Amino acid sequence: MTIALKEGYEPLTETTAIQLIKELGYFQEHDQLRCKEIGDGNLNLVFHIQDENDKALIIKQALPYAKVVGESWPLTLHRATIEGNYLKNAIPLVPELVPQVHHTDEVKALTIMEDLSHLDIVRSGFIAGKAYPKLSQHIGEYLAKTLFFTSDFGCNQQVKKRLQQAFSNPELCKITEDLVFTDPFHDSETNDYEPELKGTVKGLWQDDSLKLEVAKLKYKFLTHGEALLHGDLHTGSIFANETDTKVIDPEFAFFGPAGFDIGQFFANLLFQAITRTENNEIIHYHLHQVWETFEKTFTTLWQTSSVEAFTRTDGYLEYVLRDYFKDSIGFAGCELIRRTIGLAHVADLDGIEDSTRRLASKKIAIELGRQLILQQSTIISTKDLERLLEKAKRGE
Ligand code: SR1
Ligand code: MG
Repeated sequence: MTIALKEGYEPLTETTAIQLIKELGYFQEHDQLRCKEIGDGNLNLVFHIQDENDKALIIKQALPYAKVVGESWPLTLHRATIEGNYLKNAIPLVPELVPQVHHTDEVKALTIMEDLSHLDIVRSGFIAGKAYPKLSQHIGEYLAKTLFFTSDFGCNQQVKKRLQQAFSNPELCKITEDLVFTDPFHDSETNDYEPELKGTVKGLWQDDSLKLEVAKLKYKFLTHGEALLHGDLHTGSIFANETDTKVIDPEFAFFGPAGFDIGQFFANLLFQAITRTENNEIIHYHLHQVWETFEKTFTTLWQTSSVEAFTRTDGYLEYVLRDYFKDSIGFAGCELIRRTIGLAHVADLDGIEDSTRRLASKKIAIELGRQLILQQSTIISTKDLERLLEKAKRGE
């Protein structure tokens, strides 16, 4: 299938990326620049451009198709605008936790931003055994601030409705609706699992009580515009080192259920909790700490920065937090399953070379995902979540 490109759009190459960045005045014409395409995600081109003094910038450009599948899967370039606008909205809320944006171009579908190559992609660092001691505190704060200030509790409710229009993101939402919710629970062509998992996977497809709970979660994703979500908050969307954390890649942003972002982060910690052979404690620490920080920060904002009269009503905050937590557990369950048997996998699992250990880990991820979806209502703390994780690891 050929993709009709808009006038003014051309996928960059390492050469044209250098030309562009000079034309825009970020470097001088005579500067000797090195440029490397470093994108290893599913969808975009990412160019790292550096001069001889190590001044560096990133150009991220959307491709008109999903890179992970190829040109047969056309994809809107508008996602670059969504990403740029999300970052611009987030910068005043969490300035230390997102990259600086220097320039956006809707037609060329690109964002020029701060270079983050002094940091690691958290997924890769985690797989290599790193700890990122500040990660969960930072992400807890990120979640609380970005979700609170774009919700009806922290954002003028008419402004929020206008923002919702600006962040309408149907094509990217459709990807999540299909790949996270629908496809893994049906015999869909997009699924991708090892033949040894066939029996386990079929068990999911035949489990009507599980499918009913997934249907409810998908319905919530489709209908509950609670806050502006990042929409794809996995550990591949986060850069970090010992002291700093930066969240990137918000091209899936839209107004959805707050628990979705929290749940995706939980699930991607759980992949580590399942697969790590040592220093597991830090992952358990992150699981507790992210929710603790989220709850504490969200509570403070509720008490100090609310725009909603009912936030002074006893019991309302507890109701909202309980609802977010319950949703996050269900969404985490879906993420665990889809990253194991759906189209887009994670290196935490696929990177395990020993096939016995890899398959055992995948079975744990699927079973834990199933339990989280079925038991959303009874898991009321991260301690409960931890207990369920341990049970799934013991094969109970
Ligand atoms: C076709 S895109 C596959 C996945 O990659 C993105 O990062 C999202 O997680 C999406 O579901
Ligand atoms: Mg991404």
